[in-house]
Amino acid sequence: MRAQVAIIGAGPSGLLLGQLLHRAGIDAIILERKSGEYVLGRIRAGVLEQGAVDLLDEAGVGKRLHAEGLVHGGIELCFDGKRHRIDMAGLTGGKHVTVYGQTEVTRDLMDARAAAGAKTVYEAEDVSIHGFDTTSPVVRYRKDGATHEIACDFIAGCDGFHGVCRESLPAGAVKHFERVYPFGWLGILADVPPVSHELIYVNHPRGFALCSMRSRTRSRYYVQVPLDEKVEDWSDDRFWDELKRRLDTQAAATIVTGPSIEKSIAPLRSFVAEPMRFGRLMLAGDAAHIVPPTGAKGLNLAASDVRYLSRALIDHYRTGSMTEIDAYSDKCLRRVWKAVRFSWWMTSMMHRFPDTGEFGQKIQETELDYLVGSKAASTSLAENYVGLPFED
Ligand code: RFL
Ligand code: PHB
Repeated sequence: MRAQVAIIGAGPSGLLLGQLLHRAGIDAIILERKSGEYVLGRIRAGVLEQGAVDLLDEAGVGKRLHAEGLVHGGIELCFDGKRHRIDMAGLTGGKHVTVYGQTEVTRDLMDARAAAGAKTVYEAEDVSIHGFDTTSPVVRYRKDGATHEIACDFIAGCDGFHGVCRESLPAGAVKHFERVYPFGWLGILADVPPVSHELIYVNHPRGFALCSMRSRTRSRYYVQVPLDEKVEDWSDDRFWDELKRRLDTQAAATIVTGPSIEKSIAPLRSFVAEPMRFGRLMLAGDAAHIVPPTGAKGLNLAASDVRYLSRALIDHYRTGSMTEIDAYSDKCLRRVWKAVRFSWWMTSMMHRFPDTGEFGQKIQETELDYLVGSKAASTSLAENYVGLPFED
């Protein structure tokens, strides 16, 4: 088999790249380790920056997102038992974010790919990549007991944090930067109306909490838990009780509870691999970097990598030049590190760490108080939350 670009991974990065390349007439094949249903079953991100929405429009998959997505111009920060609104739109000259689940983004991209007749191999086993330091890379995989080979010009490593692409780089070719946080997020999804029409990020002595949503009838809530917690130990009742204890009195009194339709624990980590390109292998999305979800940046960063990568590949196939591909890693990393910093800062300010103590709690509350009282500080949060500009 031959393709111009072999994409490893059918998460949002791989599918979005595939769609943008397809529309530019570049032929790409996607290899995914799991089944399509499994990929759609993963409940993850919910908040899209305008840049990600624009890119989905460019990929021709924005219709349902515009019809069903919820446009938010602000968020609320809750600390010391009181809520304070950050007017993101007012502070950024009218910018906003769109609440639309990653599952829906993935579904829209899968549908568009199927309609275009572009090839995705699901349940591809033992994917391995070869010769990416030459001009003729090869990808091998197994499917239904047979071994297959794809000859290609480029490999896009869109295979997430636990993928094979980053792991295939020669030792010494890549440097890792990492921080692992001493807690996780226990999240539930429930078909109940959201407690508020905007997201509430809560700093509480018992730990962080987040009230988010997927629609006007479906809510997504999280509470900070120790890393050794087991999801089986959290009945729905225990979750709702803990969440209510961390909310302000009004939210705790009005929140609608109900049976969960998904419940899981996610660890929190900051991670960056540098560089993001090695020869003809380019990493994108979680394969190259992870951020803790507190800043709602993971999926958005994946989209911004794909924006730069799709433009670089399209430029290469139009002009034969490698200039944009050579610039890919540095361009991505400048934006990546800004989001890594923002996500680390939000995480540090909102969570209870083992050494936070009463002094640390007071400092966090004072930082939050300063933040909501200072236009300069609120603007800094707002411009990062809605998404920093792209370089081109
Ligand atoms: P993904 O989604 O992990 O997809 C990678 C795909 O590659 C496949 N794969 C392989 N395929 C073939 N061969 C192999 N050897 C393979 N190894 C892996 C995998 O099966 C998978 O299908 O990475 P991608 O596409 O880069 O997308 C990244 C996003 O999924 C991620 O950054 C976000 O979900 C992060 N995130 C959030 N991001 C936001 O922008 N806003 C948010 O509000 C937000 N909330 C969140 C989040 C992540 C969370 N968790 C669970 C970590 C909330 C949570 C709780
Ligand atoms: C979500 O809705 O899953 C979500 C929203 C905002 C975040 C993280 C997760 O910061």
